[in-house]
Amino acid sequence: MSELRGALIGCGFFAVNQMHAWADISGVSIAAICDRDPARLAEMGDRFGIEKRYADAETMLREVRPDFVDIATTAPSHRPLVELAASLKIPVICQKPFAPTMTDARAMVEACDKAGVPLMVHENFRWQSPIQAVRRALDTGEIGTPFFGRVSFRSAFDVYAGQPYLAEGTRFIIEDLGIHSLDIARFLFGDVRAITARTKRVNPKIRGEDVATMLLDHEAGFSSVVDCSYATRLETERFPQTLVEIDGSQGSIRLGEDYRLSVTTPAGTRHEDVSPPLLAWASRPWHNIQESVALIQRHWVDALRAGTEPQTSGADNLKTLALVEAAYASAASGRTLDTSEV
Ligand code: NAD
Ligand code: 89V
Repeated sequence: MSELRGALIGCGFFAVNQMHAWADISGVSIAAICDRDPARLAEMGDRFGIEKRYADAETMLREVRPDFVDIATTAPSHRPLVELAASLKIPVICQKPFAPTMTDARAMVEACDKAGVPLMVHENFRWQSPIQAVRRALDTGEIGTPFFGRVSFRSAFDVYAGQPYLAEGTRFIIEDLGIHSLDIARFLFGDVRAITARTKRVNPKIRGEDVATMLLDHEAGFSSVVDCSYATRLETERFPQTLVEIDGSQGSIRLGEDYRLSVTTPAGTRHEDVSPPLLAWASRPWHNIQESVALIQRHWVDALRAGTEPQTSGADNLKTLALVEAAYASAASGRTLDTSEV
């Protein structure tokens, strides 16, 4: 099988994980990197031994002609970069949040569709091995028909230290972290008809909301609660664990603290440790997220080689992004938003 040559745009805080994950996938190499910040470009290039370094994405893509491009910049730059990749017929991965607006997101999906170019959003939380374990337990059907779900993320971890921009935007937790939780809810419970949301800012040092509580009405005919907080001080800090509760007609599933999975059926309760592995380049407590980066990037390579649509394609991610938009609209207006309204 011929080697896939990728290129990376954005050499910031998170991209280092993406670079490690690419290095672990056989048959894939990163041929060139780009950042408009020379210091970050040099640091990433030296760390991973990449010689081809560019300050301008278009120059890089035209000269290198990679088999795919991995966009690891923040949301405001996504649309021009994705449209550039589409215009050059280069398959593209784009970090979450896909776009600051639905208009931008739809335009990127349309540009890639028209160009016949694969597009995947790097929406990795559903790839965390504990979340995959929940999905497998659900798929066995042993808890019967689900009638309630909860996806919960509560922490006081200082995310602003590594990502200072998170403290600066008028939007924060739903757009940055809740987007992952909403995608997990879609992954486990299916698509959503309507959403009701309430938000709050507890930390006076940031601009956006750091607490959100959302009620999702799923097309499958039941509701789930998605709650997230970066203002919750607990006895033991468990960043970045997502907890899950599912009640079904025959039993229940709990993904509890420290990655403990419990599945209760009429036959009793079985417990399983579903802790993510600590990859050689990973570090606690980020290892859960880091493993999901490796898994989603393998999924991209498999889909690209097979010519199949990745799970979190641009088109799929429009539905997750619509939940983010609808949640903010609901919190602002106080009413329940139909997802078709955004
Ligand atoms: P960052 O600000 O640390 O890095 C972004 C880099 O992109 C910067 O070095 C900047 O100079 C560069 N850049 C921006 N626009 C550019 C352009 N047009 N051309 C070239 N370089 C450009 O940001 P970060 O914290 O690494 O986050 C990047 C993205 O990753 C965000 O969208 C964030 O939400 C996402 N993220 C995802 C996860 C996850 O688990 N999926 C975790 C953390 C961050
Ligand atoms: O996954 C993310 O997007 C990160 C964090 C986990 C810190 O919220 O920004």
